Formats: sequence, C-alpha cells, structure tokens
Amino acid sequence: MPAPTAPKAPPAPGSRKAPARAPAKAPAKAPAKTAAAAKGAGLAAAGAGRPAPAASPAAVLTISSKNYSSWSLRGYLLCRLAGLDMAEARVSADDPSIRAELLLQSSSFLVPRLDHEGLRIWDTLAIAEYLHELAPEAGLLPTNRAARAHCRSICGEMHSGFANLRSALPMNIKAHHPGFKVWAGAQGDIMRIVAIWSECLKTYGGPYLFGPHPTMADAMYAPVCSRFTTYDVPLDPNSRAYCKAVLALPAMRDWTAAAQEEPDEMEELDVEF
Ligand SMILES: N[C@@H](CCC(=O)N[C@@H](CS)C(=O)NCC(=O)O)C(=O)O
Repeated sequence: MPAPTAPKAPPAPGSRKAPARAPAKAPAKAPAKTAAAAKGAGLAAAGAGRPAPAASPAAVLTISSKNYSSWSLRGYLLCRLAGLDMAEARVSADDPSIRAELLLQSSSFLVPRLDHEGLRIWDTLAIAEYLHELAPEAGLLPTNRAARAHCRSICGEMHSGFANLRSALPMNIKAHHPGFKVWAGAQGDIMRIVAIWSECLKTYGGPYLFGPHPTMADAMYAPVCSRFTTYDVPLDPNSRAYCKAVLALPAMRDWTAAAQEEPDEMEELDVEF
C-alpha cells in the first residue's frame, strides 16, 4: 500500500469550525500501516476561545483516485465538513495486491473507509452518520427533525440510486466534454436530481440544499455537481448556482486541485466510481 500522505491542515477559512466536544474514548487499536500517518490527526482545533482537545484522536481516511472516485470525494467532504483533521491513505483500487490487503483489513475493500480511534467505518452513509454523532455541532444533519428526515431521504436516494447517471457520466474532474450527448436513461436521473435540488433550495433558501451551511446532503451530491460540469449538462439558473456554491467549498477546491495534479497514466476504472 502506498505511504499515506501527511496529515491535512486544519479546515480552511470558510469551512465549518470543528466541534468543541471531544469524542468518547474508543478502544485504542491503531489501523495497520496507517497509524504513523495518523499520529497527531483528529478533530481540528476547537473554535476561538475554546481549548483544543487534550489528546488528538487519530483519524485516517482511505480513498482512491481523486479524479475518478466519487465515493472517495464524498467521504473526504464529510470529514472536512465535520472538522475532522485526518490523514489520507491512498490506494489504487485496480491493483490486485492492494485489493487483497484491503480485504484482509476489513470485510469490504471499497473506499472510502475511515479509521478513527481504533474504529473502522466503511460505507459512505455509515461514515456520514458516525461523523454526525462525533461532531453534532458541525451540522452534517439539519437541526430540525423534518429537515433531518428530508436530508437523510435524499442522501439515501443518492446512495442507492441513479445507476444510469453513474454509468453514463462517470466522475472525471480533469475532463471537459462540451455538448456531451446524454443518453435518455441518464436524462431521467438528471431530471430527478434537479427536482430534488429545486425542492430543497426552495424550501430551505439555499445556497446549500438545507440552507446556509453545507450538510451531508451536499457531500453526497457534490460529485453530481462535478459531473454536470464535466459533461456540460444544461441546467436551470438555481441548479447552476447550487453547483457553483458546492464547487467553491474550500474542501471541494482542495480536492479538485489535487485531482488536477493526478498522473494521467491512471487508468479510468470500469467499476462504478
Ligand atoms: N456503497 C459504497 C460504495 C463505495 C464504492 O463503490 N467505492 C468504489 C470507489 S468510488 C470502490 O472502492 N471500488 C473499488 C472496487 O470496486 O474495486 C459506499 O457508500 O461507500
């Protein structure tokens, strides 16, 4: 497995502040190979006037290609929105030895995967819910119960649906296809996504799906904003403004810049990304 990159800096200005509350202590069992990189990583420093947690818990997010892996992007945005100061471990999902190593480490070789304080969490929705429990102040879910149920519904819909969009318009941040012809099956998915966005923006007033602060829903739909840009999908003004707001998030900018730097020799994978 390639060496994990250095721990990330605290959230950039404009991103949400880290929660003040230190998470409950979990059994300390460092993840294999990534423990060194995780040293010193954990919840980013608390807001002004609040003491930072005495001992920073270790956090490592395992991801794959920043250009192609939409699920990795979601996991990364969730961690950044939650104020989790994590190290990144990069794996190449098409390398058989790495797949074998990932399978040894957990029952799933899929990314993203979060290792935090000896816990291993895989599957993006599980990571989102875990981060919300860890840092409720970060607002990954809306405070209003009805809005929270709505938010979870559209996150679930993204997580389990839109297969046509995924296969016809794979995430490829570096690419741009002006005038791309969208197949009718994917068009249905696009119309549904735009309807979801329109309802949220109308109900909660934007600029994000649930109002003035990004939530887990924005992390779930961020790769769609990227795809709509790559494939030049015509959008109404509100959806266009929403995509612009998501693509301008500090964490999204950081991810995009890193994707642009990714070597071209990386094969576009034929699995769902
Ligand atoms: N349902 C999973 C999907 C994760 C997923 O499909 N990840 C892809 C990368 S974007 C993966 O790890 N693919 C590796 C492979 O199939 O070899 C989640 O929510 O995290």
